[in-house]
Amino acid sequence: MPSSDTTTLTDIDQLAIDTIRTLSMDAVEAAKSGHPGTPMALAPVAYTVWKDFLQYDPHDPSWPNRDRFVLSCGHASMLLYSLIHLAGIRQGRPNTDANKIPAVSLDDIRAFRQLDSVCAGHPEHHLAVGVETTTGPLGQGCANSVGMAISSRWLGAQYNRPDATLFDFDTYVLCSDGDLMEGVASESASLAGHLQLANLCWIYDDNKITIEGETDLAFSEDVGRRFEGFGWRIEYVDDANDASSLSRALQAFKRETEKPTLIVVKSVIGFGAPTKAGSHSSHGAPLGPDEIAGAKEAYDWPTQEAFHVPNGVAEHFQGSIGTRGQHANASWQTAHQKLASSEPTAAKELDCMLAGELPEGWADAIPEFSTDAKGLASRVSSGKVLQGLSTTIPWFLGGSADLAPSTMTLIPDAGDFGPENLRGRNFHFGIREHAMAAACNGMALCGLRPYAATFFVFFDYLKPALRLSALGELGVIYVLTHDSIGLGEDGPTHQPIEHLASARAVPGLNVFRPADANEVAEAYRSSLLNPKQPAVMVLSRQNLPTLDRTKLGPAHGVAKGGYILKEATGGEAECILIGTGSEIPLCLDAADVLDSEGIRTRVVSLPCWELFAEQDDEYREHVLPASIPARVACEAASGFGWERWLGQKGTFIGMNGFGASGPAKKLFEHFGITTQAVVAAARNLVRK
Ligand SMILES: Cc1ncc(C[n+]2csc(CCOP(=O)(O)OP(=O)(O)O)c2C)c(N)n1
Ligand SMILES: [Mg+2]
Repeated sequence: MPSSDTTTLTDIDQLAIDTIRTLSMDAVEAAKSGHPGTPMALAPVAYTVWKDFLQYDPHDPSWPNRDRFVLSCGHASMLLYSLIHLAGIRQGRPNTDANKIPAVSLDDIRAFRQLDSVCAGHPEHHLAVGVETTTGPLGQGCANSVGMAISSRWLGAQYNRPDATLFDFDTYVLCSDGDLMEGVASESASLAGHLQLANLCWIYDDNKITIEGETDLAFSEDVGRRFEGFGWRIEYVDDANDASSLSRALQAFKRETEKPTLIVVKSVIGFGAPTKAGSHSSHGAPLGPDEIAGAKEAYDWPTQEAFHVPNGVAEHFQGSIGTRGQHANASWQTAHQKLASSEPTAAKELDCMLAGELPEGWADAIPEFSTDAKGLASRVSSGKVLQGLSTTIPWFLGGSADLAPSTMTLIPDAGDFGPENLRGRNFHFGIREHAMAAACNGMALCGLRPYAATFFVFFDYLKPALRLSALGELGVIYVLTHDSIGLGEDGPTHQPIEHLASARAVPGLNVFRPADANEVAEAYRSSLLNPKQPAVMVLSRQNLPTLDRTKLGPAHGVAKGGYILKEATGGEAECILIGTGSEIPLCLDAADVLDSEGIRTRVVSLPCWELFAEQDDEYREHVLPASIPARVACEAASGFGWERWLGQKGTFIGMNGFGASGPAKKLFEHFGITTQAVVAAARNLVRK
C-alpha cells in the first residue's frame, strides 16, 4: 500500500500506463483480432492496483499467500499479459530453470492469439503463469474470486497462528458490464455478501458500452444499489485516470472488515483513440493504423514503432510491486518456519496440500462395503466415502446447493463454514448451483480439493463453470445425485435424461456412474488421485444392491473405466451386456436368464467411459472383443453416444423422451427398461 493516503502519478507511472495501452493496441493490431479498447481504458486502474496494492512476488508466482488478481472481463486479456510482462513475473518458482524464463516475454506478446503462444485470446491459467484463473465467459472470474476469498479465510483459520500469519491474501477482480449482467456474478456477489468476505474487491468498469452499443440498450439498473443490497461496501471513482481517487477507494477496501467491496469506476473505452474512444467500435476489433497513430499522439508516445517498452518502465514497476512482494514473501517464509518448528505436523500437512499431494494413508479411510442384496443408494455410499475421506484429507471439503440432506454431502461434526466459523468444512452455497461450481473452481485454484453437490438434473445450471473446471484442469468433484427416472415421483422436471451424454461430451471430465457402493468408493479413489481433472459422480436416489465381489469382478476395475463384471458361463461369451449404475443389477439378472437359455453372456460394467477410452487397445479388446458384435447396453438415460461401445449391430435400452411422475419401479416398467427387455434384445441379436 502507498504510504501516503493517495497515489499521484509520476511521469514514469504515466509512461508505464501508456506502455500497457500501446502494447495492447499493438498486439491486437498484429494479431488482426482481439479487444484493444478496454485495456486502453483500464490500464491506469490495473496499474495502480498492481503497483501500490497487490502483494505479489513476481519471482515466486506460486507463493501461496499472494494476492489474487482476476481479470473477469477476459476479453481484455492484453491488459493482463502486459502487466505480467512488465512486472517481470517468472515462469516458475525460485531456484528452478523455469524461474529464469519470463512468464510472458515480449515475443509472446508479439505472438498474441497465435498457436502455441501463452498469450491466448482469453487468459488461460494453465497456459500462462500469472493468470490466476481462466476467463472469457463473462461472470466466471467474478464467481471464481468468491472461492478464492473463501480459501484465504479457510486456510487462514486452519493454519494461521498468533505469531505466524500464513494466509490473509486479498482477491481483486476487474469486471465489466457483461460480467455484472450475468446471473452467476449476482449469485456469487450475494453469497460473498452473506459470507462477509471483506477480503474481496471487485472493480467494475462502468464504461456504459457493450458489444451492441451503449448499455442503455439493455442495462439500466443502479448496480451500486444492487450490491448494497447484497451487503457490499460501494465506492465510486469518476475517472479511471484518477489514480488518487482509485487509491482512496482501495484504501477503504483495505480498512473494511465486514463487507466485500465494489469499486464502480467510470472509464472511456478506447481511451485516447481519436474517433473510436467511447465507442463500442473499440471493443472487439483492431483499431487500424490511423487510430493507433492518433492514440499514440494523444499519449505523447515517443515513437510509432510497435511494441515499444521505454527504458526504465519495467524497472520502475518491478521496484514497487516486486520489492513489496519479496518482503511479504520473506515474512511468509519466516512464518512458515515458525510453524514448522513449533508444529511440524501442521506444517507437513500444509506443504502436502500446497504440493497438490494427498496425505499419507489418505485412502485408508475409504470404506469397503460388504455384500448386501438390499444395498445402499449410491448417494448414501458416496456420503460414507466422503465422510471417511474428510477424516484423512483436511482440505477435502465442500457442500451443496441446499440439498445436502438429499445429496448426502454433510460431514457430521465438521462445522458449517461462515463468518462465525471460518474452519467449517460444510459449505452452504444456497440455491446457487452456478456460483457453487465457480466458487469451487476458485477453491481448487488455491489448493483445496472441493466438492459441489446438487441433483444431476441441475447439471445444466452449473455446466458453464464445470466446463471451466475441465479446461482449467481443476480437480473439482461434482456429486450429482437423483440420476434417472429412478428418483420416481418428482417427475420429468427432475429426471435427468440427456445429462449423461452432455457430461460425457465435455473433454477432460471423468463421468462416473457407479453400480454399487464399492464402485462408488473406487470412483472417489480414482478421482482424488488426479488433482488436475474434475470428476462427476452420478449417483442414484434409490437403493442399489452391494454386489457379491466373491463371485463377480473386483470393483477396482473402476480405475480402468470398465471391466468384466461377470463372465459368461459354459464357454466363450457370445453376447455382452453393458451397463452402468442402477442398470447393472438388471443386466446381471438378464445374464442369468440368458445363460439358463444357453446364451453365453458376459456383463461389463462401464462406469467411466473416459477412463475406459484411455486404456490400451489390448485391454479394451479384452473387455469388449470385436468378435462379439451381439451387445446390449442398458442405461436409464438417452442413448446418445452409446454406439461407441455398441458398434453397428448393438441395441440400446434406455430413455427416448422425458420421464414421468410415478413410483420408480412403475417407471422402469413403463419405459421398458427391464430385465425382460434386455433378455429379448440379446436373444434377438444372438439368434439373428
Ligand atoms: C457469457 C458470455 N457471453 C457473451 C460473451 C461475448 N462477449 C464478449 S465481451 C461482451 C460484452 C462486452 O461488454 P462489456 O462486458 O461491458 O465489456 P467492455 O466492452 O466494456 O470491455 C460479450 C457479449 C462472453 N464472452 N461471455
Ligand atoms: Mg462495458
